[in-house]
Amino acid sequence: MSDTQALVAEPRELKQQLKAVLLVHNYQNPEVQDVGDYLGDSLGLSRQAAATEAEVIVFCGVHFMAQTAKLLSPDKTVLLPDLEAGCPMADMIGPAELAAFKAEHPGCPVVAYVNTTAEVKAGSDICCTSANAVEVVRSLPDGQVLFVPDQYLADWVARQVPDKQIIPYGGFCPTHVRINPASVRAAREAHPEAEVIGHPESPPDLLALCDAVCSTSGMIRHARQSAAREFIIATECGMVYRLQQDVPDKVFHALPEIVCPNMKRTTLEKVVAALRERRNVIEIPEDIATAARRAVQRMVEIG
Ligand code: CIZ
Ligand code: SF4
Repeated sequence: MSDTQALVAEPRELKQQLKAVLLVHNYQNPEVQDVGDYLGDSLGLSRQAAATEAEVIVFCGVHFMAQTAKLLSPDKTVLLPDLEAGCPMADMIGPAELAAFKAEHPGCPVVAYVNTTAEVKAGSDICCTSANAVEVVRSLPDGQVLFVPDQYLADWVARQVPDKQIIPYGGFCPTHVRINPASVRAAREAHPEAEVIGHPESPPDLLALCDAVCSTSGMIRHARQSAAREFIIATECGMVYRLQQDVPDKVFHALPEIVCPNMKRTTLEKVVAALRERRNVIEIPEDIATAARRAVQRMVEIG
């Protein structure tokens, strides 16, 4: 057996021994996607985490996602193969900054993008993901809404929900703001038949160049339903591999260098090590977990 074959076989055996399940985010390295039991976005994977019979969940993604899975599955052991796999956007707001933001706008409901720490979720009224942000904001009473931390997702939602006055926090995703509009134009010239699909974490000037703007789960649905045969994917490059696997009869083009270094920290070696040693267990202090779970559960109830 080659080293690679051994590395692919080992997680399967260890998973059975430990009654473990591998949840893999759409932005992960292809070789990690290939060994996943479930693939998806943070919300879909957290739902899988809550539904699974497995005792151990290996979450191949970044820290806030593993925390969200733990919130929805408090009795299961959740492992993150690399504890350094964080999200710079989630780290742009902590509990003190959230408290100050709320104090500036007393009485406003707070929507926390799922890309936040459990502490920030605990101080928020409801969570959202990019797949359900519009529905979540619509579900709130008309008037002012604080939205943390992603200013660009906030802006994209605000354009679709004009009866709410969204007050954004100033956070952003370093990967999605780096996408160069010139590279989108160049890709269009190279592939004139292709539709461009963007992600709402990108700034409005980039989204203005896109034919569709979707969450990663929305991209899969859009690619299946669209009459187009070819697509240019303006999000993290792992998504291109995901689309190629899920929609094999269509063609997907990546833009150069859209890589989230944190998503790419997970390797097969680290997955095997986490399983073998049951290491990198995600724990959330009970008082924080109780309050954070409330915000996540309110989102889940919206659908
Ligand atoms: O919610 C997720 O999984 C993220 C970070 C992106 C998306 O659009 O799916
Ligand atoms: Fe965070 Fe952006 Fe990476 Fe997603 S792609 S984990 S938002 S840094």
